[in-house]
Amino acid sequence: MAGLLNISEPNADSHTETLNHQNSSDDFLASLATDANQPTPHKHSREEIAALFDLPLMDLLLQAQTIHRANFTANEVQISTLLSIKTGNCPEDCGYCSQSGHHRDTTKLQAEKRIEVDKVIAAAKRAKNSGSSRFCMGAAWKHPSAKDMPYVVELIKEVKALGLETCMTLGMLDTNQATQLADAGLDYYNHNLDTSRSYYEQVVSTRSYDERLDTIDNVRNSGINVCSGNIVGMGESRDDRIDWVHELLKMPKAPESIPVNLLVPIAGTPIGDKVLAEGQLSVLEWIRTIAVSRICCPTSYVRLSAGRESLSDSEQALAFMAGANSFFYGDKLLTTGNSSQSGDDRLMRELGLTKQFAAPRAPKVLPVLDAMNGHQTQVVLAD
Ligand code: SAM
Ligand code: DTB
Ligand code: SF4
Repeated sequence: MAGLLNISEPNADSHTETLNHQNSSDDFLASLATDANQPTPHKHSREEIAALFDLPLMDLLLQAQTIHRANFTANEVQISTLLSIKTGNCPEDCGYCSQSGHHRDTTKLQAEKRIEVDKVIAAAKRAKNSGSSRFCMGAAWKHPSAKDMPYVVELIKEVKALGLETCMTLGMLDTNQATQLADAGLDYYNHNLDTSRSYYEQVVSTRSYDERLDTIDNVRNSGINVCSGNIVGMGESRDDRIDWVHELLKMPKAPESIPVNLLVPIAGTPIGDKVLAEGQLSVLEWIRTIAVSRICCPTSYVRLSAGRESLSDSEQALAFMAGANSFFYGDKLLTTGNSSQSGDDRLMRELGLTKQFAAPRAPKVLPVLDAMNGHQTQVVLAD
């Protein structure tokens, strides 16, 4: 019986049941049936989140994958491409970030001015042709200035006109700016909490945790989908990872998209240097964080974000097993490398994953001479 989900018998205590009878797959599957029928997913308590983190890994993966299948099409992944539209010299002091002006003497990152609109559009076209469904544009700003707003509004409109979903991450937004981006048609705004409230002060001093929550509220209230995630492996404890998941559940609605970044330790940044000297966190803890995010936020997209380049095929496969269903495509993230597109295509084939809502590829067109009338004509090649 264990392979079948009965979605007709709601059980009000479903999640308590799940935690108390971790080894009973029948109870667990029955509890999922309840979730599928509930209009709002169960909000896990901090204790329940901690208990999920403590599960034997295979039990955690089974729960996460089963919940994933109850809410999404199995083996389908959403793919986004990133572009940095303004790089470096950021006034914020995020301790992990290559782009902070506070670390520029040690990271030696080459700062760049805003990229021209036509160059951004050319990159978006390439992303669409490669099969990405969403184009994410990031800027190293504290917040967009008044003179930046017409530029970002134009980018949103032009990228949307290509038939791509749009995402931006530009720092803090006030209500007026969020409304302007929403009116331009922005689909997603990325603004991460990055970690727990208590570990946050070890990471950033120039932007408060509450300011981050305010921006996320402004985005949500404007009608734009919220993309908000974390970084795993900055020296935080498991308690911090539990608290971060709990923060997501304290929001009026869990973010529609949750990027779970694995720290890319960048030499010359305070956190990168510390991790490079002391050693990195086990990848399995990042996989646990993905699985717990999937279970606690069953209808959100959970995204494999930074850090994939350093992972083996098997580690990435485990991350998909843990319920991740989205990732960044393309050879570059913002300033660091990403897994190669050809490598990702091969991995997707080997794992049997397909792209969700893949933007239709531009047809390949060959100019040919019509032998009957001597006129130039075109042949559209099938993929
Ligand atoms: N400047 C904007 C902001 O911080 O809101 C957007 C860009 S910022 C680079 C987006 C996110 O990328 C950060 O919040 C952080 O979670 C992630 N990130 C940045 N550097 C990273 C690194 N070295 N390793 C992992 N994730 C990183
Ligand atoms: C997110 O959470 N991760 C992406 C996206 N949102 C903008 C950025 C990852 C950046 C990794 C470091 C870099 O390339 O500079
Ligand atoms: Fe600036 Fe964003 Fe980097 Fe922080 S993470 S330094 S806000 S670019």
